[in-house]
Amino acid sequence: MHNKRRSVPGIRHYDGPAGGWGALKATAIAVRTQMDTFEAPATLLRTNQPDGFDCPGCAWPDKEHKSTFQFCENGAKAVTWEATNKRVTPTFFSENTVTSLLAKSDFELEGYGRLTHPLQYHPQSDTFRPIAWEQAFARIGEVLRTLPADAVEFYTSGRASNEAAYLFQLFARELGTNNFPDCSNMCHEATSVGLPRSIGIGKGTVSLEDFDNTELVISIGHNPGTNHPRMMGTLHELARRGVPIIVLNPMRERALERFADPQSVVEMATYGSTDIASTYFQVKAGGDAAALKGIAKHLLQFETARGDVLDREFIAAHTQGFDAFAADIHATEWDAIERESGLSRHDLEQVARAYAKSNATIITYGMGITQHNKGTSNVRLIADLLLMRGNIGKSGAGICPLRGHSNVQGNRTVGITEKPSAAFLSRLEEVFGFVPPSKHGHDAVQTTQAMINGQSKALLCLGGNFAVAMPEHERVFQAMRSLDLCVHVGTKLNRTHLLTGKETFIFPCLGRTELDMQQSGKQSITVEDSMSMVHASAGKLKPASRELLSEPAIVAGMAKATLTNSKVNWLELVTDYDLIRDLIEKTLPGFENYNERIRTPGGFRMPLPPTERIWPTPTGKAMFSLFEGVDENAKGVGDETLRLVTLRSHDQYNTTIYAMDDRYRGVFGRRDILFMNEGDMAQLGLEHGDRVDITTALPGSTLRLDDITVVAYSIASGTVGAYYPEANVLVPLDYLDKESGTPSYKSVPINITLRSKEIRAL
Ligand SMILES: Nc1nc2c(c(=O)[nH]1)N[C@H]1C(S)=C(S)[C@@H](COP(=O)(O)OP(=O)(O)OC[C@H]3O[C@@H](n4cnc5c(=O)[nH]c(N)nc54)[C@H](O)[C@@H]3O)O[C@H]1N2
Ligand SMILES: Nc1nc2c(c(=O)[nH]1)N[C@H]1C(S)=C(S)[C@@H](COP(=O)(O)OP(=O)(O)OC[C@H]3O[C@@H](n4cnc5c(=O)[nH]c(N)nc54)[C@H](O)[C@@H]3O)O[C@H]1N2
Ligand SMILES: [Mo]
Repeated sequence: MHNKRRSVPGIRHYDGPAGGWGALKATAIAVRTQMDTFEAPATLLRTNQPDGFDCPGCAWPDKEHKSTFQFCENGAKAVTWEATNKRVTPTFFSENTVTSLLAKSDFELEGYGRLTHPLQYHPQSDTFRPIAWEQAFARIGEVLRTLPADAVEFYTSGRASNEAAYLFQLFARELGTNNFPDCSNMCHEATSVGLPRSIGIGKGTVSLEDFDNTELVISIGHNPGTNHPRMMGTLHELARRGVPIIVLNPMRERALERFADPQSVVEMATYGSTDIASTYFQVKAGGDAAALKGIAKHLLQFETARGDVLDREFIAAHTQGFDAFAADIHATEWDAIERESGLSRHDLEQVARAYAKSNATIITYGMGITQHNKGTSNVRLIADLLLMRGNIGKSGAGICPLRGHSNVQGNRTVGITEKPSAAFLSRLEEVFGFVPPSKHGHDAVQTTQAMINGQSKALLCLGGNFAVAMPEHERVFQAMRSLDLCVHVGTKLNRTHLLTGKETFIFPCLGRTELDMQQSGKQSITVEDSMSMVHASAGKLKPASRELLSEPAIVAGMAKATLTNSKVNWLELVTDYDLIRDLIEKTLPGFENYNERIRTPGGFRMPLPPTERIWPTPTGKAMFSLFEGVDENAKGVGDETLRLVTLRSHDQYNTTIYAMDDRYRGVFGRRDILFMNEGDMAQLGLEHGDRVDITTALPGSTLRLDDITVVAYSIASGTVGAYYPEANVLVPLDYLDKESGTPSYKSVPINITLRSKEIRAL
């Protein structure tokens, strides 16, 4: 299609479909480069089997807990990444100083392989050296006992099991703090804050069976072909049944396009009307609220004309706030809606018609909704739209946030939250006999700010790559280096580990795929997926090194060495994880007969009252919200600039870069690019392949990213895209959703300047 365009190294048009042969080929390469081919097929087949381990790739559930790898190239990458033969040993660390390692790319750092020994940083030689576990724990205890509890931060990345996460929160709370920065604060916090206000619980309401019974799916701001590959099986099945799938996304995503077939799908959904361009609506970044309000406005107009579009009975019996919501929608002008969403009134009418016709609708959403200044309000608008037609608590309908890490939802359930409920704290006190702190702790951004201003002195990370995942790297990196103590539990080396404080430890742990042997025998851990199913996961592979400890064992070791006179028998809990689960059952609702129920294949579902139309809100009703205006910024901020969205390539898992390609978007061997709309390029006098510098266009900001290559792409006008984590340097730390603290990674106003003509000539 781009015949006249100059060719740009690494940029090619990708014509193939998502999945299929391309995915099989990529899976084979992942296996070959990382694993013994001998072991690989057996390992992959054990992923998400009833007696196997939970895929560390994503949080999409499996039907009867049996996955096929038909679409799951990226699940295979996640498994082989962990089960690699490569090792990063003490010899490696003695030969490479931290300074020299910091000069490596994130891709290279993780590429060295699995960590094998507990390590301590030695400033004199600028290297990490092995240390005995007990000695490391003892030293950590000594340091922590000198610090006020509120100066210690407990970070979790959502890979940790329910058991590890529960022990981690118990450690922190017995120490005396609710400082729980976690990956969820950068991810679905807007869901965790918004949904309880709307429906009384911060979780999605649908199950896989609902997808079997749905009549319409509206997919907003997520890219399942890459990030939730197992969901592609579900979408494929829907498309086969002729269920319409409507997409709101600024970028054309290959895997979604395939199902958004204008001929077969929309006609059925829209009373056979034929004048529709597509079911794929390229909303502007940050324009979802305007679009959702536009859809709601059409619905209200249909209701006036026909009287059968709203579920009046449901609204009267189950909700509050409808009149104020409707009045605001009526008052919102079409001009504003069209300007902000980048979609026409007519486009939005197509969506509204399909929605009005469907008897059971599911709305799915991801980071395109949450990582915005008004992320929480965006989430609530989605709930509003569903409530208008009674689409919550009904078969085939509901709200479906696509969670990130494979157990991020479970971490929350078992107590990883900086704002614990009074009920949970009092249960902890009853069960353990210590008084947990009630003062709210820090979330991820607040943690960083406390580190910057010197208030926080220690950071304990249960997994993840905190500093690289956060916005504004420069400040976060510097803050890490000012700490007294950094402790990292991880499987592979990453940049955060290398940002050493006064004392720094790296602890290698078992991964999901590995056999976890404790005193009572083989252990299983448990996880909760995006649809609130809790099930067991047991690794089978030989651990990457004899020195590895499990995450529960590491947490218990640190806690035991830190808390003198602890009320918890830490070491006993590690001998048999059933004992940890018994404590979870005692402290938290929904875990009745925990140990028994995880022994049935597929596990059990956590309680979700809204699925029975019970609303645990203060009023006992589902609550409509008010989204003031249509903009996500204050007037005048970033109005005239482009909006940058930072996103994942097909070959990465968050900060883990598996390879340098982004096949479905036609990018090969590089990540230093900016996806841009051709009209916007023409307006700015830019050509495909031009090299530009990017600056953040917010008052007072000096953030910049230099030498990025512009690539023409099918993306909404006004929106540009670049890869996470490289582009995090452009996101200001305080540019966030004030209600949830989620950084606005998907709507940074930026300016672009062309580098010199000489450079262009190269
Ligand atoms: N292979 C793989 N799997 C993963 C991950 C991974 O990195 N790799 N990460 C895991 C984690 S932690 C998470 S949170 C999930 C993330 O999964 P996603 O939610 O799919 O995350 P992103 O890649 O950030 O993609 C966001 C999508 O939103 C669109 N978008 C951006 N801005 C907007 C907007 O303003 N409005 C709308 N409507 N759309 C927008 C982008 O074009 C893109 O298609 O995936 C999980 N699974
Ligand atoms: N610009 C921008 N920034 C973003 C985002 C974005 O879309 N744009 N997305 C945000 C989101 S949604 C998220 S969730 C965060 C992710 O933030 P994090 O969860 O902190 O980051 P990850 O890259 O998933 O962490 C990778 C590291 O986890 C460790 N690891 C892997 N498996 C295990 C395990 O089994 N146990 C332990 N202990 N460690 C393990 C490895 O050492 C690896 O280096 O990033 C956020 N940052
Ligand atoms: Mo995430």
